[in-house]
Amino acid sequence: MSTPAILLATADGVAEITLNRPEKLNAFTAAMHHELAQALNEVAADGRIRAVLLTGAGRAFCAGQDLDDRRVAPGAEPVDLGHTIETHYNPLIRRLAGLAKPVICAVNGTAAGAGANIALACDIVLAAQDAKFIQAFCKIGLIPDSGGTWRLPRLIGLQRAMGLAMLGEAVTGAQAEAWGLVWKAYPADSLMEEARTLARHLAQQPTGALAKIKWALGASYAHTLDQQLDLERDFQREAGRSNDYREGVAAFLEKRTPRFTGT
Ligand code: T3D
Repeated sequence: MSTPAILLATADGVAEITLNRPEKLNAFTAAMHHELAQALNEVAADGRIRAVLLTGAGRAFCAGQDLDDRRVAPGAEPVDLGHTIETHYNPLIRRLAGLAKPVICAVNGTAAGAGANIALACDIVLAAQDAKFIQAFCKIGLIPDSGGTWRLPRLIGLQRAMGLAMLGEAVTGAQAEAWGLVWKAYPADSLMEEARTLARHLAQQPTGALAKIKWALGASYAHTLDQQLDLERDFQREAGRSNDYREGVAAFLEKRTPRFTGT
């Protein structure tokens, strides 16, 4: 039996998903995309899972597309990359954005090409201080995908985005934190402990409200202030009907810690 390219482990309301092709720096094949999609479907369907932690096995987070699958024999037609983006990468980025649970990424090492932008598509990104984010696309004649051209200028401004995308230079986890590309960077040996602690914390929080927060902040980029105020009104109306809101207010008034159920 072949080694799974994706590992899924659940405990304490957290699903830990590990990209597991360490000998290839966890580069994506079509089979790996299928396994990841299946894992995310399981996570989405399981109400007991209230936070997701994505990381990579070995010394890298992910080196993007497996380029061994992109060899073109002389005279042969190249692979239609628009098709593979439409089939694999875009659905993955949409899945992460749409998931009604917080997704943490622990960038344990190099995140290159689509691997960098998949990491940045997660809701809270932690990184090892010596991890490397590399928009490697320009080095092989491609453009940043997996949402990179959309997310980078929003996170770090146009000039830094342009520099990273056109030069393909590495940014360390420590630099990424200073630039606001990631939430926090930790020494490599404490990254996973910090990430798991954060994931367990989020799994105890009002899951429905966290989902609305990620959707509202995501929607803000395309909205006017008026549109966003309307969205906040609608989301707050729904949040106000949740058991977690009822519990949060009761716990505050009773001066105790809330016991959120994610309902
Ligand atoms: O194609 C489509 O569907 C469109 C979508 C595209 C999305 C993309 O992600 S395009 C960008 C693809 N990724 C890259 O261009 C990155 C390629 N890799 C690198 O530049 C370097 O490997 C790294 C900077 C990531 C790491 O460098 P380093 O020196 O730490 O490690 P290494 O020695 O280069 O790599 C270790 C092994 O992993 C090596 O194999 P070997 O020699 O030990 O057998 C290397 O070939 C392999 N590897 C690394 N990245 C990939 C890979 N093998 C296949 N595909 C890779 N992307």
